[in-house]
Amino acid sequence: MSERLSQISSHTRAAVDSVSNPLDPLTASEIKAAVNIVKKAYPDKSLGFNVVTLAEPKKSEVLAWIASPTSAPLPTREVEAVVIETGVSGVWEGLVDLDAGKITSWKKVDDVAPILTADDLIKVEKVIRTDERVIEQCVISGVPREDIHKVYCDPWTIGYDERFGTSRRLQQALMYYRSDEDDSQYSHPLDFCPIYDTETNEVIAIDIPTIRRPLSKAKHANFHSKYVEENLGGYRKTVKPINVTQPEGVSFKITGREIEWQNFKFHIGFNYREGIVLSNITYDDHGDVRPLFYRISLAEMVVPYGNPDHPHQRKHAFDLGEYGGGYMTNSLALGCDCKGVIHYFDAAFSDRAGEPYVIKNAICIHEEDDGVLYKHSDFRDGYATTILARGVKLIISQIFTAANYEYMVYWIFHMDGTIQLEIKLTGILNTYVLGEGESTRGFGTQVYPGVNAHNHQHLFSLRLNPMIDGVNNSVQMSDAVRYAPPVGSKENFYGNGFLPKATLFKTTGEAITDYDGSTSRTWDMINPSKINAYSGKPASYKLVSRESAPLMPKEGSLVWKRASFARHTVHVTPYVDRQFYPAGQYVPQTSGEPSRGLTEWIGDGTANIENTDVVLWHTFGITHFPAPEDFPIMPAEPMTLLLRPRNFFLQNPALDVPPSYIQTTSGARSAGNANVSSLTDNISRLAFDETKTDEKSSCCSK
Ligand code: ABN
Ligand code: CU
Repeated sequence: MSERLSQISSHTRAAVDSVSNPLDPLTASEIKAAVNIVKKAYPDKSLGFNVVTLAEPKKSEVLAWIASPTSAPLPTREVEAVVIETGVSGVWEGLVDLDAGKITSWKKVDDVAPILTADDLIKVEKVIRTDERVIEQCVISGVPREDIHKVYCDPWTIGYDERFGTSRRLQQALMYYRSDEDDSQYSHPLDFCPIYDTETNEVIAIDIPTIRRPLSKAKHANFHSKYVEENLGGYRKTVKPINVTQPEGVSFKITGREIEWQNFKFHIGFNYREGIVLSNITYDDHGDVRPLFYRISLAEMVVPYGNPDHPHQRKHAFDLGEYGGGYMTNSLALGCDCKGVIHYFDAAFSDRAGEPYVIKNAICIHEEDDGVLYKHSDFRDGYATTILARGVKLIISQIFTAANYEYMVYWIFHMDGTIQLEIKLTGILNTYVLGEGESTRGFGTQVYPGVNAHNHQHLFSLRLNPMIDGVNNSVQMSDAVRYAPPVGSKENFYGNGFLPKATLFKTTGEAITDYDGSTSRTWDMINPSKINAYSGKPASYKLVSRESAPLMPKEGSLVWKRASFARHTVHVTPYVDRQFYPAGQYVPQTSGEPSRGLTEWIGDGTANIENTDVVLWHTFGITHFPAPEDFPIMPAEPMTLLLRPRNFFLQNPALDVPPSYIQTTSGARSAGNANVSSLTDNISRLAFDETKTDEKSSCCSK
């Protein structure tokens, strides 16, 4: 077991929570039990446990159990295991029935490379530091032989390199130098790239550029106290504390892994790959419990880099499919990652030896002030007639570290029925050395002397299995269009007419569509049988997503082939159990020939997706042209999308949220337009009112 893993597990290998829902992630003891069953069945094999995770039960079984948890059978507790046999390429794929205590399926899958785990990544640095050929390259780059312990690497999967194929599990070591162990290595990249065999633990090749770029002589850039002290005169002294007070606690209720909050109810799952998974999201519409989504999750992502020179074409990380958004998740710190009154869930995984370990505080659940929910004032009485309700939002979050980058994932529930996904990017840019006087040729930016941060994209795949008022749904695209009759015509004399145009998708082929900002394009997940009595339109949740960068690598490129989900903004497929990963089940070292996942499921594009159980796959993200402000550590950059109820309710569903300020016209008149409010909070105060200090206020920060 790696050092990191043993540190995590030594103080947390505790008693595990009991399972109360078929979608609950595996507990540490269930992982142990599954591993023991496999080990007992194959005592003579040397096995490494790459993945031991919940094999999610069939949707029909889960829905039957939800409908009548006391009488319907609890779906079988099944474990999916991906197992590496020492010295054998490919993987063993197993299913273990925990209830029966036996293996129900065990098959060899060849020509695939399993995910890279922390155990795989952590060992590379030690080996490259002792490899004579690597040391020689370090010395050529300008690192003195006695400084080899100051050489570091970020091991990435090789991506795909036609020279090596898929039979060996390979990593490319992106090389760096730290002058001091507390320094950030990213200001001192090295120009060569060793290739490492994960199973034989050896360097099998080194990619050496034809033009050498020696180690930069610039001082190390950093972001720690010492650097701030020495270079910026210390930390700014102008930040006053802001405390969050929730004197009556939280307004959510948690039972097992189910949460109830402001009419929403759902299950919070977590797995090695997608991280947070939200299932069975319902909304209690005044006693009518209405289903919204069966399951929503981040299913994949790709980060293609835009420098065409070898070997940078290999830099296109699938951080979920190649490393796992759950495996890389951080243990969150109270008051730092999230502030306020927090509830955490831990996450249990298996290490390569089959030993369970627990990441404490992997998921953070908390509420935040959500600003103004709605407001209106009447100008007739000088705005004395006013109503204003403030909102609260519920946030389910995780943060994972993908070597240099941090991805902060926030699933946000709003009081108006909106579900928002916000992802913030922070951490450190991936960097390469820029030779003295060398031009980036536009493929990157010099963000610090001698540091070239290559252009890249962050493209995510969101998997949405809607269940809007029932399982049978359709998807339609909505565009704002100008009314066709010309200016001066009888129907559109002034030419101002415009209206929404809905395009209903009947087949998977029709649903392959792209974002179009010029038509304010959105997509609706609708229940065609549930028509809103006022609008006459079907009940829907609308996908509003404006950060929708098109895949920059060209059609036919390696990334285009491997990341077929990223070719378009929206794909829709008929629901199939356990069809989760749009770039394929095994992503490392795929050539994209043929493309795995989504393109296989879409096939010839003729499958029906109308009024049936559907999955909408949405690609969103940004194109990142780095700038010096992103260095040496990036201020968090947000990107967001919304799932909004449209024609779902008969009126604003938040009308019953108590307003923070309310004054009716008759009330204002009888109070002589005095500033009257029933509900204004007494914690807020005037910033420069000397008569009220922190001590005197009712703020409970002490
Ligand atoms: N961004 C690529 C990556 C992620 C995790 C670990 C190593 C490399
Ligand atoms: Cu970026």
